[in-house]
Amino acid sequence: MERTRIGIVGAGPAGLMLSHLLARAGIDSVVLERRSRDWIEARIRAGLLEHGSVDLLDRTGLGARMEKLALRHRGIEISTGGRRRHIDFMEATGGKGVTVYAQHEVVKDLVAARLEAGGDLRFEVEGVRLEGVDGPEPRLVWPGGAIACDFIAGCDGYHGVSRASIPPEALTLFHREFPYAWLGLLAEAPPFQDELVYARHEAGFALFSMRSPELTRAYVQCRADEDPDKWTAGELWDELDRRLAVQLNRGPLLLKSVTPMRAFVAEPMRHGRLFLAGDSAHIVPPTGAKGMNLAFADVVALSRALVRYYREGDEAGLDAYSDTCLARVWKVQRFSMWMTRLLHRDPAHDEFERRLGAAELEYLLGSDAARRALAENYTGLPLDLTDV
Ligand code: RFL
Ligand code: PHB
Repeated sequence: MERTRIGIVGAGPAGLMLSHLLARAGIDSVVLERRSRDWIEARIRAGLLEHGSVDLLDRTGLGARMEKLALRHRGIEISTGGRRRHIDFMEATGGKGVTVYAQHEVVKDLVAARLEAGGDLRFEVEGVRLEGVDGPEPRLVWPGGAIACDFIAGCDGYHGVSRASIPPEALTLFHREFPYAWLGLLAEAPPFQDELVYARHEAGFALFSMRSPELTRAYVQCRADEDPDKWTAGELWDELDRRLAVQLNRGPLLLKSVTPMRAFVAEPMRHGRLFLAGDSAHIVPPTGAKGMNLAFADVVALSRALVRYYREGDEAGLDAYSDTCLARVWKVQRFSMWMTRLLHRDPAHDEFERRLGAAELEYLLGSDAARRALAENYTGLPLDLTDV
């Protein structure tokens, strides 16, 4: 049977970054990915990087394309009552702004770096199963092969097999459902301005974002069971303009889809020799733009713990992994839930709740302290990269 030290399931941001960090420390791994390379490099997902994620990419030799292609903003705008107000994160945090760099570009950079370094990434591997994670020699097994590992990292997202291989009685799952979702578009239209605009509107949330100087990305709050085909492109652009109180540049749609809203945490993030990282362990609602950033924070902690284990024979980092990650996960979950509730219209709310929500937003827009708290969380809680 083949052998590796760390078997990684999933080549998303979590799995790829983990194998990159381990390789830099001389620890070999094999990444098994269900989809093709083309598929993972084209999948449109996240757009925003926290300050710590930008540093991580820079420090580990992945910053070259990002430095060229990323868009950097001072802050964001919030639209309410037909007026847009600017929040300057640079000023509020003493120099941390907003970086727009698409997740699929990060994935391309990671795949290229791993392949150039001779990394073992295997695409289109269907039917992976995890065996023996309770024992000393866990294995990844699939119809075409098997690999014995020291440890397995489950980086296969919310719908993956890793979390599902843990006995249900060994996990506690925390869920929140939302009575709404996002209808999103990606369009060949130059962003109408540099900064993102978030709207709280009586018809519901809206967000103007972008992927590049040629591509606009935008979302409106819709019903959880919304059929995207019921919306013509014209209706969607009109609704965005109305809620955001702007006039977006319009262009051909490349994508129109519904993004479900979910909040989810699995505890603990370790079972025997299996470690969960990224979306396989937790999902935050997308409003705070945190999911990929949280996946990076997990694998920084996991690679640090593994390096300590291999260099010093010390398992303390591995034993602390779940608690270390969950401390950050719950803070980020709190922020993402807060931002979601602040900006969305909850159909179950009465006028009392709505007035409270409007007052909270007015307080935020008028208070230096509240704006600083938003800026600190949005640009990213501190990420320790000293030994990376
Ligand atoms: P991923 O990216 O889901 O990758 C998991 C990989 O595992 C593979 N896989 C398997 N491979 C082998 N065997 C199996 N059985 C497998 N099952 C699955 C999958 O094919 C896939 O390649 O998880 P990862 O690495 O944890 O990364 C998480 C991020 O993708 C996610 O949190 C973000 O996209 C969330 N998110 C955002 N995060 C940010 O940090 N900033 C943002 O601006 C941001 N915006 C967003 C978002 C997510 C969104 N959607 C679509 C949910 C905006 C949206 C609309
Ligand atoms: C995005 O560009 O997809 C995006 C930006 C900001 C968010 C969420 C998503 O808060």
